[in-house]
Parts: sequence; structure tokens; C-alpha cells
Amino acid sequence: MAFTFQINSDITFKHDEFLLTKAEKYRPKINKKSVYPKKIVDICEDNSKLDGYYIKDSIKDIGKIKEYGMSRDDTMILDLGNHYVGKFSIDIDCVGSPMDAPLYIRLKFAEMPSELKFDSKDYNGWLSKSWIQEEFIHIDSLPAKLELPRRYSCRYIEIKIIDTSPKWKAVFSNPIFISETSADYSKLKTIDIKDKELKDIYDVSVKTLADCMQDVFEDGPKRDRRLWLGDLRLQALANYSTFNNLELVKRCLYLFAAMPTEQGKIPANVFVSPKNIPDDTFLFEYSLFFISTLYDYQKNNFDKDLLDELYPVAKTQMDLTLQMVDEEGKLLTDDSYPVFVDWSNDFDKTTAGQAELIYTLKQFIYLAKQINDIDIYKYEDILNKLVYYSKSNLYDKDKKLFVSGVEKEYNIASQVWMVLADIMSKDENKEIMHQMINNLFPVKGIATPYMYHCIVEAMFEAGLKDEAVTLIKDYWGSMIKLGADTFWEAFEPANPDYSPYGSPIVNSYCHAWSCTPAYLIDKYL
Ligand code: RAM
Repeated sequence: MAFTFQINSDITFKHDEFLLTKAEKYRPKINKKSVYPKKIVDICEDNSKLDGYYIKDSIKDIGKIKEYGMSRDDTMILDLGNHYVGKFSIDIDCVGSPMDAPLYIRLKFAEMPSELKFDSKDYNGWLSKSWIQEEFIHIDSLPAKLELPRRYSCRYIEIKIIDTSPKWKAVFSNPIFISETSADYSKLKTIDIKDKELKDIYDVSVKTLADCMQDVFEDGPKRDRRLWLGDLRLQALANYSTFNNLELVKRCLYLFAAMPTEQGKIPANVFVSPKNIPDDTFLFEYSLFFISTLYDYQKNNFDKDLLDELYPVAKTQMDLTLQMVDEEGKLLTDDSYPVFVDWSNDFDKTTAGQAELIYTLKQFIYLAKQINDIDIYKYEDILNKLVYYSKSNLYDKDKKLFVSGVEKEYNIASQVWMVLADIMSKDENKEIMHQMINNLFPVKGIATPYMYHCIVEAMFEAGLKDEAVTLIKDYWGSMIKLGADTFWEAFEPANPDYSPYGSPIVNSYCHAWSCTPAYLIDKYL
């Protein structure tokens, strides 16, 4: 089973005030900058771009914005020149006869041009319509400064006049977008990338990460605007390679550690506004990735105090998960605690889940050694069982591929996660990756950069450097060719307008889990 809305209102959560105080201590400063729209633009059709739309310069000049009187059904699109996250304001006046009716306008904020073309009335997907960045506003008296209270994530701002009156027109001036991020560009590590395609991919990755760095590492500043553990793990890795904001990682770890269930299980995501609230949503590997995120932190910057404080929480995650393992060392998955792996539901996830457990258990054992936990032998014992079960029951020695589920399915996720779990020899891992490429490529039915990241990382780990670089260029490079300023939450090359939610209008086009080329390039190239 895959991810759907979970409503677990009977669960009670802890609020560890000591850990929450720590999280508060590392709250970042938000850096603000005034961004002035660069141009007025028009939207036009171009089949080579996302959903068939592209932006071209308008004949209107942004320097003369005040001269363009607008009335019923007129539109104007402002282009900020790049993707930003922040707040918008604009001055509005009227010209002509006295203002004998209110001004009624619609504003749309779009990360990608195609969002401007979708009509929100047609949206019927399963996520809330409220994510659509669109406002309908009446203004009774002009001149006025319109200062929108909401934070938007966008490059394009469309102003549409729903109505003025035949006697007067509206004129706009002084549009300003105050961008917000906790990323500090003065700390950005410099890295010399000769290959132009990779350099572009690296730059877009950094921009994606920066725009998701807010009060916490958000998954997407348009949506869901919150801290998800699966996203955090990857953002933290990209962050060590770029801005290296250690305090922000600590803040996020403390937030998760502070608000598990009464039994100690960490939820998949937390909210920080209006106050710290854990979501009643649980994903199998997201809870486990608390261990990975702590492990990666320690590997990058060993911090004994942090480890001492958070190790018990990590241990509880592992102990709770190990209750799902049978005598033979087989993970028994549970539909109410789904193994996520990717948004796609088209493949069996049990072997990938088993591998994710092995992957995190090894990291946990490393942490346990740092702490001198006397229970270490117990974890090593179960690790051996999990590995033995995987090698003897899930590995097809003839095909040199792992199988998954009762149907013994061969899928990409199983190979990738078993290679990342690193249970076979170096040569065998390499062979598994070759067999995956020969038998299961081109990648089909995988829809997120989150899973593509794992595929690329497994290839690098197995020594398939050229193949890994080709996949980075094909996948992340294709988003750039389709017009991306930041990388997207979901992207299926064969089906570019794919959405997990029933309509791309609620897709997030700046999504944290897609920012990892910055890490992959830094680590492996
Ligand atoms: C979506 C978000 C988030 C992801 C979860 C599982 O709601 O995109 O980033 O972690 O799915």
C-alpha cells in the first residue's frame, strides 16, 4: 500500500519541553531581500516545455508599468527573473472618471508558466484546493498599497482585472517581492564544475535547496510548507555539500525527537506554526530516517552532546521497527505503516523496505558504538538475520537480481535499496546494477526525484560512475530543458505532466527532495 491521508486522531503525542527548547535555540534568521520584477511577459504555447506553455517577453515595458491602464479581463504577468519565496506588494491607482465601483482583481503566483493556464475551477484532485496560489481581492478605494499577507513561492505573478467600471481604469506601480530564505549565500561552498550541463544542474539544485530553507527545512515552499523526515534526510546531505547550516539540521532533528507518540514512534512530518505540532501521519522509513539523519550529521560533524541527547530516540525507532521482523529475519510490512519508497504504487515495496531497515540498522549500530551501548550485540545479531534472510530468500542467483513480494517481482527499487544496504560483495553489487540496467531500464513507473536520487546513489556506490552521470543528466537535465528554475516534486520523463494528486496545479515545482545533485556531484565527482 502507498501513502494516502492518514487520520489517527486517537494517538497521543509527547511534547518534550527540553528538546523543544533546543529546537527553538537553533531557529534560523530569515534573510530578506527586495526583488523587483525584471519584465512583463506573455504566456505562449510551446510543446517542448512543461504542459505545452512557455513565457516570452511582452511588448510592454516594466519601466512603464504605470502607463498601462487596465480594465475588465485585462491581464499582466510580471516575471521576477528567477524562482523566489516571499511576500508581494504593489501600488494601485485609478485613472479616468471617479472610481464609481470597487476594483476586483485576481492574482496568481506561479512557479511554472503552466500553472497560470490551469483554471482552479477545474481542479478536482485529492489534495486541498487551498494550495493553489490564487487570490480574489476587492479594493473599495484607490490609491492603495496592496500588501498580501501570505508567503508565496513563485517566479511569475499574474494580475487579472475581473472588473473596474467603464468609467475608469486601474494602474499598477512599484511591484516588490520580498524574498525569504534562511540560506546564507556567503557560506555557499565553491565547487569547480567543468561540465556545463552538470554545472547548470548543480546551480538549480542549490537554488532549490535555498528556497526550501526557511524556518525549518521545508519540503516545498508552495506545498506542503512543512518538515518531512524523508525530505530532511536528503536536504541535510545537500546542505553539508553547500551551505553547511548545521544549526538548521539540529533544529529539525530536535523537533522530531521532541514529539513522538507516547510509544516513541516519530511521525513522518511536523508543523511549526502556529506552534509545534506533530502530524498524525506515519511512514515506515520516514521514522527510520531519523537514525540516518542523525548518522549523516555525526559523519559530517561529530557532536557528542547531540548524540547523547538524541540517541535514545533513535534507539526507540529501531526497537519499534524490529518488532516487525520475524524469527527468520523477514520484515513483515504493515499497511497502516506504509513503506513509501516513491509515489508510484506500481511496484512491490517489501524488499525495498527490508533493505531500508538493513541500511538504517547499520547506521544505528555505528551510533550505538559511539555511545558504547551495551545492547550492541543484540542489534548485530538481528542485522545478521536480516541479511541472511535477504541473501537466501530474496536474491535470485541466476538473474543476479533481488525479487520482491509474493509474486517475486523484479523491480528497480529492490535492487537500488539492496545495493545501498550493502549486503553483497563489491563485485556482486556492480553486477546487480548492470543487470538492473540491462533488464529493468529505462526507468518506468517511478515518479519522484526522491527515488531517482536513490537509483543514482546506488549506481555511484556500485562503481557505475558514467551510468550515474548519464542518469543525472537525463533526469534532472530534462527538467531544466522543460523550463525548470528549481527542481520538482514529481517528474516522470515519459509523462511530464504527471501528478500524484490528480492535477499538476497543486504540484510543487521547488521541492526539497529533488535538490540532491548538489550532494551527488560534490560527493562522487
Ligand atoms: C508529499 C510531500 C513530501 C513527501 C511526502 C511523502 O506530501 O511531497 O515532500 O515527503 O509526500
